Amino acid sequence: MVSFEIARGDITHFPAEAIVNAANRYLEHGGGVAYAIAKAAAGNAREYIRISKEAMREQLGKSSIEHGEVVVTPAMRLEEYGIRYVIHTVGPYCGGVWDDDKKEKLRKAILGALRKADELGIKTIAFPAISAGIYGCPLEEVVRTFKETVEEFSKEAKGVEKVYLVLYSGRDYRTAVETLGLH
Ligand code: AR6
Repeated sequence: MVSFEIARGDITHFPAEAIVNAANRYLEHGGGVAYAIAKAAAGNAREYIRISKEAMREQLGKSSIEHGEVVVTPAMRLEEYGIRYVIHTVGPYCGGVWDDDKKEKLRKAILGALRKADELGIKTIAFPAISAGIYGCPLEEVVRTFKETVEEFSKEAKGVEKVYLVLYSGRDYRTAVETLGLH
């Protein structure tokens, strides 16, 4: 059984073996959590973008990713928090609009990262609220999709035991807790 927990904090310091990046298709890491991870990992975002693009070419043989495809990069400076890998995945762009297509794209993005975590043989993985920032998807729907997708993954999981959804702001954390009826 895989457990799913809501946490509050900065994912760049979150003690999970893998953290997930809410990336764009080109792994440009220009803003939001992507920029924060890139800067914290390599000391300079430009360098981590270079490393990410090179990893994408090596792992997938191309220079952009689709929903469900993921790229893994080393945690570099984040190893000091126990983080070993960064898994890059791309969620849907919503611009405030939510529908079944967005949900399916987000499900694929989450599932791709979870399956990669299993492949890497790790037990704990932390996600940011993919697509709920610059990509403008409603946080409540993102949180519900996370819960459902982790439940789905639970049936096939081999080694992953704990999945965290890490919310950056207190407001987002409270919204997530309320959405799942956790108190
Ligand atoms: N720790 C945890 N969560 C964070 C952190 C952090 N340090 N910083 C921000 N968040 P976003 P998206 C939250 O915009 O919507 C980038 O430019 C934030 O509050 O980072 O998937 C990429 O390169 C929000 O709830 O990702 C793409 O171009 C959540 O992380 C694009 O943004 C996701 O917000 C992706 O947009």
